[in-house]
Amino acid sequence: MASKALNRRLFFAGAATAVTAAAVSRVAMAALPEPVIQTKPDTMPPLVPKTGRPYNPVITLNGWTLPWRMNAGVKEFHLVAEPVVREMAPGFKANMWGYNGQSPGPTIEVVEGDRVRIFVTNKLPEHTTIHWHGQRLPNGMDGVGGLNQPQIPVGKTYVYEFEARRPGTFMYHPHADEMTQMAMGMMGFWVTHPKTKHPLIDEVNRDFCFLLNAYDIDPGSKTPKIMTMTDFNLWSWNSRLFPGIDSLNVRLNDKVRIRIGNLTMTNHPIHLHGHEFLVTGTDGGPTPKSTRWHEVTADVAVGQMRQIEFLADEEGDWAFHCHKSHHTMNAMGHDVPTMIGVDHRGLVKKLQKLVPDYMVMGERGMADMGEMEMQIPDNTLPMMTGSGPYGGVEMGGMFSVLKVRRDQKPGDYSNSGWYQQPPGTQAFEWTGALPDPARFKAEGQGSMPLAASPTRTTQVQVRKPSGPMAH
Ligand SMILES: [Cu+2]
Repeated sequence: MASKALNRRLFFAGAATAVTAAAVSRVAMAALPEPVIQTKPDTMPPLVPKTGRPYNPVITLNGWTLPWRMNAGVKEFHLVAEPVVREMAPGFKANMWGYNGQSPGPTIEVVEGDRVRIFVTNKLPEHTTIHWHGQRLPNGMDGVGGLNQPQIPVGKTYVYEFEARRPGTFMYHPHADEMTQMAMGMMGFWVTHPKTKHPLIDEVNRDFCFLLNAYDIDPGSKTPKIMTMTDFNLWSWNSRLFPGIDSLNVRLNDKVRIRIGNLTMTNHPIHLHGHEFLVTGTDGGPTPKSTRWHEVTADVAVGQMRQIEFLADEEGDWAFHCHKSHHTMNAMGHDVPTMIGVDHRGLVKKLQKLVPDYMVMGERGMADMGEMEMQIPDNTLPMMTGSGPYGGVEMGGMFSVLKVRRDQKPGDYSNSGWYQQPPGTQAFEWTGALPDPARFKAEGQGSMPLAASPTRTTQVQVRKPSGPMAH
């Protein structure tokens, strides 16, 4: 008897719970789409649309696309602004602010003409807004806190709604305490696909996108410094650093588009090896065909977006990187005196009396740094690292690889490993005799005669490297 009564009581308790849960979720679901959270920093497969007009979805490098809910013909998204922990590279995590579990936030993909409703829930410790960079929309939806709308207070949810009027490449970011919120990683990508065949927008086989961002995180620490204006030490793509940035894996003869947005405080000349590309679009829309010419480097200025397109018709592992050499370095590439050609012998001992732990860096260049067994603080990425099939790649930061493969299947975005060089197609060591250098005959008779070389004096200035990584 006792057990029967207990069972009945449990049954009623269960029923009551079920009813309550159903009522809550029905109300919640009718009003607000459940936020989707991403816990991994990996490149997620393209999100093929199940509702609405079809399109060829993009691949977000080390990112993902936010699923939506179709509600009476409106595409509904739910962004949650919140503190996140972003793995910037294996072994290095940073405390950031972002959206739905990651920095940057998820990519939003819609189709020209779509009505879009975005719920933005603020779980940050301060107010925020979202500005939809590059969009045509009603002024009150533009997201500049104080100017177009009140700030979204902590704990509140605001709704943005507009029609995606023109196709193209866009981004989103806060327009509230921008210096802090963007330095902390709040940003995301937005792609509006054309609804019909567009004369200036080609169909492509692969469509990649990522944001350029930069952080200042002291070696050994985890939180970006928000006051930094120019001297950032981590240059990232989608808050990832080489060797943590995934490669762009394509099939031989694929037509490839790469969309890039810059939310750092300096320009980035993005350079692709082995192919020539056209700049086919900006955040202002597709570029007229008459303005397109072939390049191998496209400068992406601050607050700009560029989309580049090319035919991937050369097999191999092709470097793809920012051409500013300091941007393909991780922390510690800064505040180090140049010591190339300086003979340190004897000097080091003297210096170590003044500066204990003084270490010689770069006597023959900095290449040794790639492999040097140097003690670095926990949660710090070496300055230049990453190994390839032939040794250290000696890169960091804004660097990745375009992998063009004959046997990559259509729709397969997986990494096929290192390229096997066909025999006879790789640089090799010359082992024959080296002839004496021939002197150029016209020496001293040209337009710039060489001055008689005076006795050269070399001034060596020694200074103690500053910061916590002083050697
Ligand atoms: Cu750069």
